[in-house]
This record gives sequence, structure tokens and C-alpha cells, in this order.
Amino acid sequence: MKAIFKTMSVIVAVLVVCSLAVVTANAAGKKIVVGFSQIGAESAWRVANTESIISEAKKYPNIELKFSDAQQKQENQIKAIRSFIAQGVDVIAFSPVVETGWTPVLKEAKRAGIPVILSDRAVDTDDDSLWVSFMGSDFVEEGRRAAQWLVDNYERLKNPAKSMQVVNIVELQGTVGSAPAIDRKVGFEEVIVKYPNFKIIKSQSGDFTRSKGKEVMEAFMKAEGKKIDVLFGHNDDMAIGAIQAIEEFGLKPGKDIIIVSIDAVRGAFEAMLDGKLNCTVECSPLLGPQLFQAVNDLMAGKTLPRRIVTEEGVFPQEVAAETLPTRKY
Ligand code: GYE
Repeated sequence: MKAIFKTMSVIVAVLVVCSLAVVTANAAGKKIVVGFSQIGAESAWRVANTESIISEAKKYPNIELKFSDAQQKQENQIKAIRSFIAQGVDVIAFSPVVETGWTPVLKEAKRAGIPVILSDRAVDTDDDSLWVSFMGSDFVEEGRRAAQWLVDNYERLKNPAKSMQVVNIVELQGTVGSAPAIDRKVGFEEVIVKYPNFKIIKSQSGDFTRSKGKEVMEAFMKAEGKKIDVLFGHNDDMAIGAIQAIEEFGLKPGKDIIIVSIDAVRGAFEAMLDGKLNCTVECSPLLGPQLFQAVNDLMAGKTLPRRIVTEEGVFPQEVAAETLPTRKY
């Protein structure tokens, strides 16, 4: 019993000394070092997300941001996280390119006592103690919103020569294995199955980029041509790439093929003003403010909410002109 007491008091003493050390260090002006591993620069969304994080970090004199770009490769993100651990940063935040494969490196962070915040995308791991908070959008809901807008508006917008008996949809998916690609597909299909005349006839990844979106849409056009009634793009960039492919094929995007995509970046509003895109579902990349608020809260000893959901809307072509000037990305 005595031995247990002795060990306990040693542990308590060590904890007190450690927390005093943190308080003194912060009081002495030691900065909170945050390591952020970004996916890459694959889309306008991602560029706006990076800008939001970097510019927000600059507003906090007590924060030092170490930013690393993984060029859309998971191995680069794992390397960056390991390097943050080796440097002994105070907090690690990252946007995981895919959902799986993170458990080992997150365990290393946990062993080093470094809290991890998930920004924008979730991870798939059995051990939920490996991250403290996940902030970002509800991607399943975004997929549902895109589908709901489509079934509610297709008849009104379709080319009069087209039938309502069969509505053939092609889908450009995001990065294979990524949370937004998986979840947006789930949400979209959840609504679409209730309308048996709406059918997805082709679905392939365009990796969230304009060039891949164009390339895959070219292949869809070659294979299905005029049979295609609708394009659902998991992001605006791929839809914008696809618009080019549709025009080069000799059809009118937004008229011969109704297009709905996700993100609500400026390029999507511009395409809507040209009549080439029909609707964009909002997914806000402006996560910088909530990320650094969370970092400060965490370092002040507060418990973060496990899930912080971003609030978002849906913008059809009719509101593009009035909405564009208010868009921040
Ligand atoms: O929709 C896409 C980007 O994870 C929500 O990633 C993000 C997605 C976004 O490349 O444009």
C-alpha cells in the first residue's frame, strides 16, 4: 500500500511540475507550435482552404504554424506527421487524403503525447482515442442535397426533347478512398434510389481535379454520348473540366446535360452565370478560424467537441448573380 502511495505521489508531483512548466513556458512567450499536413492543391477549394489556414495562423502571435503540402499522396502526409512528431510540435492537424491507413502513425503521435485534430476529412480507425476533434462538412448531407435539388428541378430544366421516363446520370467521383468521395456518393444514392427513373449509368473518379474531370467526361461522352442527361460532379473543378469536354463533343452543358456539383467556389458561380452549370452545393473551405480557436482552447486545457460541423447552403443558377459578389472563395 505504502509503495502504491509513494508511486502515486511521484506521478502527481511529476504532472504538477510538467503543467507548471507548460504554463511558465507559455507565459514566457513560448509559442504553440502547430504542424499542419495539407493534402495538396488539387482544387480551388483546397487552395482556399490553405489560404484560410495560413492567413488565420498569422492572426495569432502565440502560434507558430509548420505547413506541409503532400501533393495528394498519403505517404507524404505520413512522412510529414512523423517529422512533426520528431520536432515535438504541440498539436498536429491534418486533412487526410484517404480514410484508411492512419492508425500506426496516429498511435505514434499519441505515444508522443501530441493531440491530433482532423480538419476537413475524417479517418477510418477502430481507435477513436487517436484524434481529439474532427471539424468539417457533412459530406453525406451534401450528396443528399445535390440529389434532392436534381429530382426537384430536373423536369423544369431539361431539354424539352428529353423524356422523363429514364434520366441517365453520369457521376464524377472524387479521390478514390477519400471521405468526401465515399460520403457524397452514399448521400446522393440514398435520395436517387427513391426515384427509379433516375439512374447512374457511369461512375468514375476524376480525382477532384479539372484535368481528370475533363478526361473522364470525354470517355463518358464517347461511350454514352447523347444518352447522358445529367452530370453529378463530386466537386466544381471536375464539373468545370467536364463542361469543356461536353462543349468539345458538340453539346450544351447546363441545357443538353444538367449539371450539379459540390463546393460553391467562384468558378462554379461564373459557370452558372454563363448558363453552363445548374447548381452547386456549398462546402466551405474556410476552416482556419475554427481550427486555431480549437488549438487555443485545447492548449488552455478545454475539452474540444468531438465533431464540429460546418454550416452550408445550396445555390442554384437563379441566385448566381446576386450571390457571386458575396463569395469569399
Ligand atoms: O470538395 C474538393 C477538394 O475535402 C471537402 O477536397 C474537400 C474536397 C473538396 O479537393 O474540391
